Amino acid sequence: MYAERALEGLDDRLRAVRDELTRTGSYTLSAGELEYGGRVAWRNSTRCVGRLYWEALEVRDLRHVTAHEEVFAHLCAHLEDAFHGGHLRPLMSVFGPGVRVHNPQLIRYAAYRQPGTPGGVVGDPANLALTDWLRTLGWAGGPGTPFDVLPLAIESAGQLRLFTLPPQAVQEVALTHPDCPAVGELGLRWHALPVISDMSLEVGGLSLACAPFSGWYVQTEIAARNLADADRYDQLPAVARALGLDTSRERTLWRDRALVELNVATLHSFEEAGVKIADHHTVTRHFRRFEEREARAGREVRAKWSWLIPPLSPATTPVWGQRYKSREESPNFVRPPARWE
Ligand code: NRG
Repeated sequence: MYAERALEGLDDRLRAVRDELTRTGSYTLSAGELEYGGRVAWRNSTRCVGRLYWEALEVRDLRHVTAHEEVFAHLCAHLEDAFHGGHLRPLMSVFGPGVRVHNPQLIRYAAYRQPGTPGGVVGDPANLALTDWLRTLGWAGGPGTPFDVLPLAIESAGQLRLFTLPPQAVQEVALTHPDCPAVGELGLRWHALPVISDMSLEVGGLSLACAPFSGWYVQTEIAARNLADADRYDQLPAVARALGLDTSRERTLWRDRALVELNVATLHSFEEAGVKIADHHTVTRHFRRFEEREARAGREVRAKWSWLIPPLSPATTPVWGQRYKSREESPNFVRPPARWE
């Protein structure tokens, strides 16, 4: 941080850190160090294609917050402030020691086993184990729609408690298609904010276990994976039927055509709702610009190519022909094993 920002006083700061380490076995990051550490952790995230805006990340220093209710109130504030009326702002909230959110994201949809339905599951099959675990903790279950929002499992001082998010914290967009009303009638929707809540922030040799962060979606995350994957919502056959496509043979490419139209519907719906979302062409172009800026700053960009390329038309994007070194650097985010696995 001192080198990159040409700050004075590095020797004094290092001496103070060493003193604190000798006296207490640990040390405390300054608010400025935490903020910069959070931003560089994003900059170093090899799986993230959206890193151009790393310097714009707002980092909330909530290290004094450890009580369940207070943590929950700040998580709700995170959801509302990051949503910002649809003009999503990149935000990270860093909580105090002993706090952990067990949900992988603040907003996740439940999965209910329901024999007889296609796939045997209503909801998001990715969250089956999480839903089961929340039920063992006392969650009674939701109304049973495919998009029931799960409660948050917040741990503090070794104690786990469940909290239900209020509706104003959970902004969602119902999907419609610009010229095929039948796609809108499928009742598909997704939440506006991806808030990753199960990774710890590693900065300066310290690990902050609860540091949920959010930016905004690329439409492919929703339309080419969450709603399309056969082991997620598996909606391509339904979308193809809504579009009136011939699904009797693979070579009509009905899957590909349904996939493109579901992506069109997602971008269209978010735009109509006034909710910020990226498309895979723009975000990959921005990634190349991030690479140029990093090169100018004398830094090498590390990346996992298989995560950067979009799951739709990857070869049309400017990251397709690139190769990257993928070794991880610190600061960064690390995912501890899930409690229910
Ligand atoms: N694919 C996941 C979300 C991963 C993080 N994506 C972001 N992060 N855009 C999904 O829910 O589909 N972010 O901080 O903006």
